[in-house]
Amino acid sequence: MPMPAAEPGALRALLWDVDGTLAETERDGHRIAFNLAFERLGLGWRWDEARYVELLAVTGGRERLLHDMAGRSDAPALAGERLALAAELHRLKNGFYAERVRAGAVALRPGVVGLMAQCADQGVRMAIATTTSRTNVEALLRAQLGSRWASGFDAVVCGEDTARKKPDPEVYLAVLDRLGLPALQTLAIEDSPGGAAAARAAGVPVVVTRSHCFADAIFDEVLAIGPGLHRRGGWRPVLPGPAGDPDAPVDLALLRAWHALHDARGFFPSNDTETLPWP
Ligand code: XBP
Ligand code: MG
Repeated sequence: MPMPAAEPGALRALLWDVDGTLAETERDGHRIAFNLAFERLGLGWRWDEARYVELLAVTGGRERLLHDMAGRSDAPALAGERLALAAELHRLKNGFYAERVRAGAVALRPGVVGLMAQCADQGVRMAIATTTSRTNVEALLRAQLGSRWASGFDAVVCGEDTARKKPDPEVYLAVLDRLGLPALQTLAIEDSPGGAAAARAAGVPVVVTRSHCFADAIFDEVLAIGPGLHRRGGWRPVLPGPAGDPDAPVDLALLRAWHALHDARGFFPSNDTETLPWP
């Protein structure tokens, strides 16, 4: 029997970013693991939090290492040697990251599991769209959701699967292709300006759950932005109607309502959320 045609903008799939969105992986995992890798190779390099936040403008761990080395007088002079060192540091970093994740040092952010359960109950498909390595995604989701975690996702596109990392839209275009859905029937959840830009460039509407490292970042053209999925208090825009409990988590009904803003307006807001009702 043919499937009934979906409404043009109905929300059919939630596209999850990983780092910063599913968990505070940069704060609790990657940065610490990079420093352990430097130490393991006897390098005096350390990335403190402020430097790491700057470096997050470069997506991809290996790319981040190469960018940092380009500004260091004590990095290898030859490009080939730098590439080899970055590859070795990245391999070590991912090993330390996996150890931390397995030890439970990196937890899913509050509100994530509840929203995933609602997607499963209500037939909203899920996918992963990330620039991180597949081993990191697997380590995190196996530790947090169990060995059958992958059965909950119809597409998992990682750093190795694309030629260009976020903010390039390639990862989102690949996810849409695998899901067989138009961009406007999906919604991305992101935490970084680069991630949000990648989704937008693929035509995917975005909501932003602010993370530790991008707490003050400026975002453009996102449907909604707030402090985390664990509570609806602090999210913008506030939609018309009863305010509801600010301590209740962001649920699928609220995401659908934000998603519908695109249909209602026919365009993405560009830092103009003040034109919507504010509290
Ligand atoms: C995340 C990243 C990643 C991680 C580390 O961006 O930029 O590079 O820092 O991952 P996003 P790897 O959340 O937008 O996907 O070291 O495995 O590259
Ligand atoms: Mg992210």
